[in-house]
Amino acid sequence: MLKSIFLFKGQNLLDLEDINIYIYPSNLEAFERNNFLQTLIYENEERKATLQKKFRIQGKKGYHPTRPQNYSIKKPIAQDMDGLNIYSTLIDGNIIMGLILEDNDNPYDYEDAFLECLHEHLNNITPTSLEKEDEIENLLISVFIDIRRFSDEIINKKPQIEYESQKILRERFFKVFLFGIDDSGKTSLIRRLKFDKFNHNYFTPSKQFNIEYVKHKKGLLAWWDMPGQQVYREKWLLGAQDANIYVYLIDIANQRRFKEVKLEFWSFMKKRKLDKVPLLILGNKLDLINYLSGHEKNEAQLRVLRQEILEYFEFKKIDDRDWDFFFISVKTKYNISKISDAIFQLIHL
Ligand SMILES: Nc1nc2c(ncn2[C@@H]2O[C@H](COP(=O)(O)OP(=O)(O)OP(=O)(O)O)[C@@H](O)[C@H]2O)c(=O)[nH]1
Ligand SMILES: [Mg+2]
Repeated sequence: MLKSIFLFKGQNLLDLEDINIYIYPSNLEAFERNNFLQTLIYENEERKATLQKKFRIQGKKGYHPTRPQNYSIKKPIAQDMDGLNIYSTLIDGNIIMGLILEDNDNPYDYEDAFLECLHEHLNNITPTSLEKEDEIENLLISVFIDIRRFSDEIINKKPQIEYESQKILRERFFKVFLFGIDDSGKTSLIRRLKFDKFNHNYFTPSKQFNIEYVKHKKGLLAWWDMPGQQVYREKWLLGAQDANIYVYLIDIANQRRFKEVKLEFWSFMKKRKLDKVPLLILGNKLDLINYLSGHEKNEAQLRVLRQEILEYFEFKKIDDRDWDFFFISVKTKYNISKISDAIFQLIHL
């Protein structure tokens, strides 16, 4: 499985002091910078020669390199660096971009996916100069998402799925894009679905997205749990690509944040207009609504609450896709078992 992704950039990659390093996820313990660079750059003769040649040309008087139309992306090289399984490629002679893979991964399994994905993001989608930090960051997270999906869904899941006697599971993966502002309970929901566990005040806010697989008789749901804090929300659109369904989670007990929840919802929906991806909206933390706590469920009050929520958030205005709404409590498990069925119903399976 892909652990992280890095990008090194410098005018002259042979000058180790001049290189900027970017890593995603960024919380990875920084490796010993110079050793790492030495390995990446000097340990492969061909790469070293390419860089030396480029440097010699650049050194000539009056030479002003202009970037060619397309980025040139070299065949990646596999290296072992103090136990790190690295697979990296040289781009345009001044960028090295690499994958840090799990020890037992075979880097060559990633060759096609890595190259295709880089061409896609660098040469096919909107051209990027990679001059600004946010362009680099966006490239890293986009490539990370693509490769991570490839490693999760194609490489790692293959053996496990082949054991399944049901043919259906071998063929059917569905990407569930789970989003919602911070503290709504997304990571808790995944934990409940996957391990049937719940911890109160246990989770720290997520900083990266996380993928978990949950089996269902109709197929395997790949839940993409996005971080919900403000700074991460602009990445939602990237994570939403190729989703089979969107699941929007709301903390219905925290009315102080309803305005923000509504704003984020509609801002996302406007950007995904016409994509027809179905939507499931879940009102979480029902256990915290005072008059509904306890054992007996008050159906009439629940109906009123439902009506209020639909009106406040203007969900009835959703007319470009199939959608559904219901209450859940990750804590008490209320309606948790309904979720997968509702998803398969919405994606018409
Ligand atoms: N009472 C109650 N608390 C819940 C429920 N679901 C989640 N929580 C709590 O809500 C808090 C936030 O949960 P998380 O799962 O971390 O929220 P998140 O949406 O993943 O947050 P970010 O990762 O920051 O976007 C935690 O303290 C959970 O224990 C619920 O159904 N009832
Ligand atoms: Mg989370």
